[in-house]
Amino acid sequence: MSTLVSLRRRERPAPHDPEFDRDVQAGLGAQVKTLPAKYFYDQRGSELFEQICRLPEYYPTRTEWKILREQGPAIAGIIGPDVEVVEFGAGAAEKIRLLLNALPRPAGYLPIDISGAHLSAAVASLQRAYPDVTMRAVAGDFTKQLPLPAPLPQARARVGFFPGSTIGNFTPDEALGFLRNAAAMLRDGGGVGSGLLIGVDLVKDPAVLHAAYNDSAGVTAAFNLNLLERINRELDGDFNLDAFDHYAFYNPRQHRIEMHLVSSKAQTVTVAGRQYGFDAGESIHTENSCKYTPIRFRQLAEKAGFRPAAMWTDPDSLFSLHWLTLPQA
Ligand code: AVI
Repeated sequence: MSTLVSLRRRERPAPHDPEFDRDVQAGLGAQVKTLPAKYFYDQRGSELFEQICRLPEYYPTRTEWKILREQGPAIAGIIGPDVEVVEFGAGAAEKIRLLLNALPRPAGYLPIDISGAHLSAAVASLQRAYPDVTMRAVAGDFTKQLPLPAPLPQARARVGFFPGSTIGNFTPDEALGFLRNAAAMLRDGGGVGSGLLIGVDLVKDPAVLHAAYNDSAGVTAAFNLNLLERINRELDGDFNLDAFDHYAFYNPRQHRIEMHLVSSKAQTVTVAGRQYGFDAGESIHTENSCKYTPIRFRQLAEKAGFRPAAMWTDPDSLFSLHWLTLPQA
C-alpha cells in the first residue's frame, strides 16, 4: 500500500458497514465466489451506472423512456386520475417525471429508497416542479415489508412503479418474493384500480445482450471492477484491479446475463484481515440480469397475485412495460 493511500485513509476513514463486511466475507469465503450486486452503487458506481444508461449499446434505458413517452396517453387512460404512485427504489427520481406528466391529476408520489439523503434531495426538486402532488419519501429497503404512510384521502388508488428492469437483478425466486411483497404493500393502502407498472427486459438475440454488457468504451467493465475498489476502500482490502477482468455473457438456460470478475492469475487477496485464495481463471459472480419472455413474466406476476392487464413494447421487442392489476380480495 502506498504512503499516499495510507495517509488518505487515516485522514478520512472509510465508512464501515458491518452488513457489507458480512456479505463480502460470506461471498468470498464460499466454494463458488459471489458478491451481491446491490453493492455496485456507491457514489462512483452510481455515476458509472448513469453513464451505462447513456451508452449506445445499452438499449434498456432509452427504450423504456421511449415506450413511456409514446404510450403515455394509453398508460394514463388505463391508470386514470387521483392515484398515489409508489416508486420502488426511486434513486434519482427521474423516470417518474414522465409518468407524472402523463397521468391526469396524480394525487401523490411516495418514493421508497434505501438512500434517504439522496431521495430527500431528489424529492425536494421534484416537489417544486409538481406543487399539486403530495410527496412523501420513505427511506427503507423495498424488498422487505415496509409500513407505508396511511393512504391519502384524495387518492382513489395506489399504483406501484418499478421501472428499469431492476427486477431482472433478482433471481426468479427473489422476483416472486418482491412481487408478492409489492402486492401486499399496494393492496394495504390501495383502493379499486390499484396495480403495478413495471419495466421488464426481454429475451432477445444474445449478440445484442452481449454488446449491452460488454460496451466498447469499457464503462460496464469499470462498473464491475469498482466493486473491488469499494471493498479496498471500505473494508481495507488489497485487490489488485489489474489482476481481475470483467467477464459478462448470456446464459441461455437461465435466460440471464451473468457478470463475473475473473482472476487472471493465482493470487491471495486480503480483506479486513481475512485472506482469500484465487486460482488463475477463478471467478467472482457479481450480477445476474434476468431476461423474460412476456409470457414467462406474466406467469410470474400471476403467481404473485397480480392480474396482467396490459403490456407495451417497442417495435423491435427489446423491452416491455407491464400493467398488472390487483384483484380485490
Ligand atoms: C440496474 N440493472 C437493471 C442493470 C441491468 O441491466 O441489469 C444493471 C447493469 N449491470 C450492468 N449494466 C447494467
